[in-house]
Amino acid sequence: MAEYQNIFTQVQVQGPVEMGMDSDANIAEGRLGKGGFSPLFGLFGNAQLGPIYLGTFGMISLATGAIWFVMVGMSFWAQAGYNPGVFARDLFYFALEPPSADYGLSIPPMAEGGYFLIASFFLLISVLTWWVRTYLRAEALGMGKHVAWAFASAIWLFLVLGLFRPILMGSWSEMVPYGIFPHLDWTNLFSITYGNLFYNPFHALSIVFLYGSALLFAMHGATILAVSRFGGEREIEQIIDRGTASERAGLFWRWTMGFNASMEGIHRWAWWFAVLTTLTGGIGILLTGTVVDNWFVWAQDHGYAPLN
Ligand code: 07D
Ligand code: 07D
Repeated sequence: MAEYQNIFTQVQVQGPVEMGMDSDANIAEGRLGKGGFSPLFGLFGNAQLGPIYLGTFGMISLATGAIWFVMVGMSFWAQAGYNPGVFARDLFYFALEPPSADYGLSIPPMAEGGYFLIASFFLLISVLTWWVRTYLRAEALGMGKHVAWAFASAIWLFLVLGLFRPILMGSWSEMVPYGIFPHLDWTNLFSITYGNLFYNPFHALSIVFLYGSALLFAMHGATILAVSRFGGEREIEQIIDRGTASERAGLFWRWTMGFNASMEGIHRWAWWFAVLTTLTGGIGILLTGTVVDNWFVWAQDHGYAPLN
């Protein structure tokens, strides 16, 4: 089976529905559904779908996330004058905007940003309870909490953008609007307002890690696929045998560029690059308008932007 491997071939596994371990952790409990198979999903990952664990935090997260989504959608629907054609045509242009600067950190009337703040509250609860879920599910499986801490780094940037920085600036008007193109307009305006974000060294660091993440992901994905013909996924043999897939994979990079990551180390590289993208990014945004008003002038002061 599956002797011939190239960029396009893959092995799809399907058997009886797999329920997972049921030992001391008793993790088979509390899951919904019987599970089934989808050959289509099998093309992209594991063919088995479900059962799924919902739990209290999962329920809260889905419910509050849905409330945020419907509140934004209802606002767009009203902006479309309840006309389905206009709604579909202008969907990417509608915006639910934060309050104006006049209100500072007070709660404005519903039509002037109060509705936006209530929707934001639900989004906040949704994201935070999903984080708790990643933590608790990992704990139930006896895993490390690496996923939760990586997600926490993304949430750090999210909180800087929508909570910490607006509070430091003394105004909810600093929050990001909900809308497809409007949130891009906000991003563009933010850069212009503070003198070009390219001169913010933390934005540069964030880009380094973002680009680095893509490069590492391509290298790692390609390397493992390239040794799947030698059983690159059979991890036990990789540790004890000579000439295994991962040894060849390591040699490939040592021959190509003189250095190779280890089977464990490559995942640390990947984790840190991804985590540092939003960690450094959040620092850069938090400093903007609070500590530094104009990044171009700041760069001139620090000797790396031209003086005229
Ligand atoms: C592929 C995992 C799946 C997630 C997806 C996103 C929603 C929003 C919209 C109710 C990689 C689901 C989207 C739930 C529903 C409404 C109105 C993740 C994957 C598919 N952005 N941004 C997008 C968010 C910020 C920027 C797309 C969120 C900052 C630029 C999508 C946040 C700044 C570009 C989106 C957020 C910024 C985008 C695709 C929160 C600076 C694009 C995202 C909560 C960082 C791209 C039209 C994607 C685009 C894009 C969502 C924040 C800049 C709508 C939820 C304020 C320059 N952003 N964004 O695939 O096509 O992510 O925009 O912080 O070019 Mg954004
Ligand atoms: C937003 C983390 C929060 C998301 C969470 C997810 C849901 C949906 C639903 C799954 C993305 C919640 C999810 C609610 C669930 C479903 C269905 C991560 C987020 C918790 N920039 N820029 C960055 C580049 C310029 C600007 C980072 C490049 C211009 C601003 C990144 C260029 C101007 C901000 C980056 C470029 C500008 C950024 C984002 C080039 C605009 C930010 C990293 C080549 C004209 C953000 C310090 C990330 C940041 C950011 C890249 C240009 C503005 C590295 C490559 C000069 C205002 N920019 N940028 O992972 O951190 O975001 O800046 O020109 O806030 Mg930039």
